[in-house]
Amino acid sequence: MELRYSPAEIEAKWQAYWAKNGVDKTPDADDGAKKFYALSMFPYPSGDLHMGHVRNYTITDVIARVRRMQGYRVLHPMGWDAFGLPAENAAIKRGVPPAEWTLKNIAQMREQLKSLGLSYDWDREVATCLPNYYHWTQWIFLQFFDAGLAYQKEAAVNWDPIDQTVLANEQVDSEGRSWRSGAKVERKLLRQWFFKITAYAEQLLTDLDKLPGWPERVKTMQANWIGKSTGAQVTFKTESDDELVIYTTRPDTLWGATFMVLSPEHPLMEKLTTKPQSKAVEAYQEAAANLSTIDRTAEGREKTGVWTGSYAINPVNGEKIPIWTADYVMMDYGTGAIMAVPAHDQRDFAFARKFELPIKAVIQPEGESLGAEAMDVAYAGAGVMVHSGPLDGVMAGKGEGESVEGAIAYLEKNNLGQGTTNYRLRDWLVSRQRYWGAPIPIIHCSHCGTVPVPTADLPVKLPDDVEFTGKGASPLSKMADWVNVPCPNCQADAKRETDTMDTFLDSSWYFLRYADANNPEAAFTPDRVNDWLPVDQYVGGIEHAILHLLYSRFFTKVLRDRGFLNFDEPFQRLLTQGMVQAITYKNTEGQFFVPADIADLDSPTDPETGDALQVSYEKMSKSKFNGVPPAEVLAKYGADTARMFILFKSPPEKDLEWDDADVEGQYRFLNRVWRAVMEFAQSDGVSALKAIDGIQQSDLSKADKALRRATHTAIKEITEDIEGDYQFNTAVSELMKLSNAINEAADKTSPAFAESICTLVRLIAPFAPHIAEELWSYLGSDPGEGSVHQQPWPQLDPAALVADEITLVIQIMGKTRGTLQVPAGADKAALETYARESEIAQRYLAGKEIKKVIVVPGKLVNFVAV
Ligand code: ANZ
Ligand code: ZN
Repeated sequence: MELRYSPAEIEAKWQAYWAKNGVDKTPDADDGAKKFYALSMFPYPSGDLHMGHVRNYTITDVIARVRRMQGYRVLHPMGWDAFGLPAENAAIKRGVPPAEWTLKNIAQMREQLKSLGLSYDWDREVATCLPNYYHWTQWIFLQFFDAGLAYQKEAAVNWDPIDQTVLANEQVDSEGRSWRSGAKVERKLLRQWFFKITAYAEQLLTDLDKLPGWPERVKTMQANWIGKSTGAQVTFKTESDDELVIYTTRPDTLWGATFMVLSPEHPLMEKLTTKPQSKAVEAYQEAAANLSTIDRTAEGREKTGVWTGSYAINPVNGEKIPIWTADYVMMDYGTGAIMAVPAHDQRDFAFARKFELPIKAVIQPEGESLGAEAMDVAYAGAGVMVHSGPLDGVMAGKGEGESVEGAIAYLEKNNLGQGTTNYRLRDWLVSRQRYWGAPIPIIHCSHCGTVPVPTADLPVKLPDDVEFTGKGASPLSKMADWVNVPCPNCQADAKRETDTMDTFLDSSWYFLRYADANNPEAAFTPDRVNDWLPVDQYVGGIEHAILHLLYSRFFTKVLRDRGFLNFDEPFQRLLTQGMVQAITYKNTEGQFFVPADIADLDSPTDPETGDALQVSYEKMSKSKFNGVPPAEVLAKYGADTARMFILFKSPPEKDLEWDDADVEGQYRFLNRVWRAVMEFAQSDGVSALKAIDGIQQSDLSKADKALRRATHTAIKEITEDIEGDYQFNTAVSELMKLSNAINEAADKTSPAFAESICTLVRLIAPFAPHIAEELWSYLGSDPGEGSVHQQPWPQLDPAALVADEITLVIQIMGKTRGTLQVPAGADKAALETYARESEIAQRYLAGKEIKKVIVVPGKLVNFVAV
C-alpha cells in the first residue's frame, strides 16, 4: 500500500475505471426511483477550458453526485454549442474548414473535461454543428413556421461592415460598435426571418412566478427585458382628416399635450409633410435611418427633429397642435407616434425647450404652482390635475391610479381611445448571412413563394466544399449547386434560403435533446422528455440571464403548444455562479502588467517608469494577464484539489478570488484525509468495519460518543448545506471538522472510529471523487465494495447527535457568573438543583435571599436575589 498521496496516478486510473464500468451512465427510466436532471450550460468549443468552466461544471457535478448517492436516477450530460462566428473566422484566417476546426476543439476540450473527473454520461453528448443535431433544429424551425411563428419581413438591421454580417442589438455595444470586430455599426435594410416571441410575451412574464427556484435578479432582468407597460391608445385627427393613433402610459396628461411627434419611419409621414417642409423632412429621415436604436434612444442626447408642416387636433380639448418628427420616437414601439407632454415628460421637455414649443402643466404638486417659464425639468411626480376638464381636482400619481383610470374611462366613453398594453420585447431576428450555422430549411419558388423543405428531406446539410474569402455575402449564396433546387411543390426551378440560423436557436432546445440524445427518428420522444424534464438544477453564467433563458423558455412553450411537451418551464431551479477572479496589476491608465515582469509583487511598480501599480481582483482573462490555466493547476495538485478549492473558497453564486495559498491549503487537507484513512486501513482497526452496523449508542464510551456526534453532525450539516442553497463552502468546512475529530480520536480501533472513516470517505466523494474512490478501495471487502460513487449517501442517526452533557450558564440578577457541565437530559427542577448547589451560586448568593429562579432548559439558570 502506498502511503503517499499521488493525484496524477489515481486520477487517471479511476477516470478510466469509471468509463469502463459505466459508473456515470444514466440509468434507464421508470425503475421507480425519483429522477434528477443536473445541467450545466454547454460551452462554445473555443478549444480551451478556462477556470469559469471548471467552476460551473464542478458545482453541477457535486450536485449530480450527491443526488446519485441519495438514490435518484440522475441525468448529467454535456455537449457543445458548436456553431458560430469564431470557426468561420478561423477558416478565413487559416484556411481550416470550420467543421474541422470545431471538431478538433471539441476533442481537445472533451479530454480536458474528463481530466476533471466530471461524472457525465458521454453517451448523450451532443454537438449542435453535427447533422444529427441540426436536422432537428431545422425540424423545430419548421414547427415554428407551421405555427405561423416564423415569418419574413424587411427590417433595418445592424450591419457590421467588417464581418459583413447582421448583428443583434445585444451584439452592439453602448458606443454602437460590433462586439466582435469593433466596427462602427451601420443600418441596412434586408429581408430577414423572425420568430414571433412577442406572441408569448405575457406568458413569458407571468410564468416567471412559477420559478421560485430562480434568483430574483434574473427574473427581474427577464421582466425588464419583456418590458410590459400599460396605458392607452388615443386617436388624434389631423387637419387632413387622417387618424393619428398614439400610445401613452399617461393618458391623464392628455390635456397637457402641446405637440405630436412621429417616428421618421411612420407611414403617415409622407402624407403629413407639407411642400415647404419636404426637403428638411427627407434629409432628417435619411439621417435617422443611419442611426442605431441605441444611438437614437441614448439618455441625455441632444434632441433633434423637424416640423412636418401639419397640425393635429387634441381630441379632448380641440386644441390645434403641431406635428413634428424626431428620431427619439421609435417606429417599432407602441404606434410609432406620441403626444408630447413637455411639462411632465423629460424627453418632450428637452425637445420643447430646444424648439421653443409651448409647455403646459396639468399636474400641480401640492402647495406649489408650476409655471412653464420657470421649469427647468419636467415634473413627473404626484399632484392635483388642473386644466384637464373632467379630471380637474383628481389626484394624479406617478402613472397609475385614479387619474389614469379616469382618463381611460373618459376616452372609452367618448370613443376617443382605449386602454392597451405594450411590451418592449421585439420579435426575434433569427437569420444570419453566414455559413457556419444550421441552414434555414426553406426554398423560395417564384410560383409558390416560401416553401418549407419536406421533413423527409431534412437535414438540409451544409456543403463542406466552401471557399472562405471573408468578403461579400454569405459563402452559401455563392454555391450554385447547393442553392439551385427544384421547388418541392411545383418542381419549377427554385432557390434555397441561404441564411443560416442564429446560434441561440441551437441552444434553445439542447436540454430537450439530452433526454433522448441518440434518437435518429425524431428530435426526441415526448415520453422521454416528459420523464426527465424540467431540468431540476441548471447552472451557468449570469451573462445568459436574459436571452438564452428567455429563448429556451419560449421554445418550451411553443413545443408544448404543439403537443410535444407537457410542462411550461424548462428549468425548475437556476444557479448563476459567480466569476472567477484573480489579482491584476495595472497603472492609472488601465494598462495591465504581466506579474512575471514585476520585480516585487508586494509593492508592485511599473518596470519602466517605476510608478506604483494598482492591485485589484478582476475576472480572469488573457488580456489582463491574470488567467490561471486549469491544466497547470491539475498538473501540480490534481483535479480533486482544484475542485475542493473552488467549492471551498466562496459560495457558488458569489465571485471567487483565486488564491494560491488556499489551493495549497486544500491540497494539504486532502493529504491529511489520505493519511488518516491509509493509516486506518493498515491498522487493526480495519476489523471494526464489520461492527459498524452493530453500534449501540448507549454502550459507547464518552470518547466514542463524542466522535460519533462529530460524524453525524457532519452528515447533518453537509446534507443540509447541499439540499438547501448549495453552500458547498460550509460543507467543506464540515468535512475539515470531521477530519480533525478523526485525527484527535484516542481510540482508533473502535466501531465508532471505523464509522467515522467510512463516513468521511463517502461524504467527500462528490467533492473529491478520485481520492475518495482510491481510499474506499482500501476499506476492506465489505464496506469498501464497489465504487464509492454507487454507495448510499450516509444516513443520519439522530440519536448520535444528542449530547451527554450541556454547558449551563449561571446568572445572578441577569449577570453571567460562570458555567457548569450538567447531564443533557436534566429537567427544569434538576437544572435548578444543579445550579443552587454549584460553587458559583454558593459564592454569589451567600447572605442573600432568593426571590425568583428563572430556568431556560438547555441553556441557563438565573437567580433573582437581594
Ligand atoms: C405622454 C406622456 C406623458 C408619456 C408623460 C410619458 C410621460 P413605456 O413606459 O416605456 O411604455 N412613447 C410611446 N411610444 C413611443 C415610441 N414609439 N418611441 C418613443 N417613445 C414612445 O413608455 C411609454 C411612453 O413613452 C409613452 O407615454 C410615450 O410618452 C412614450 F408625462 O405619452 B408618454
Ligand atoms: Zn413552386
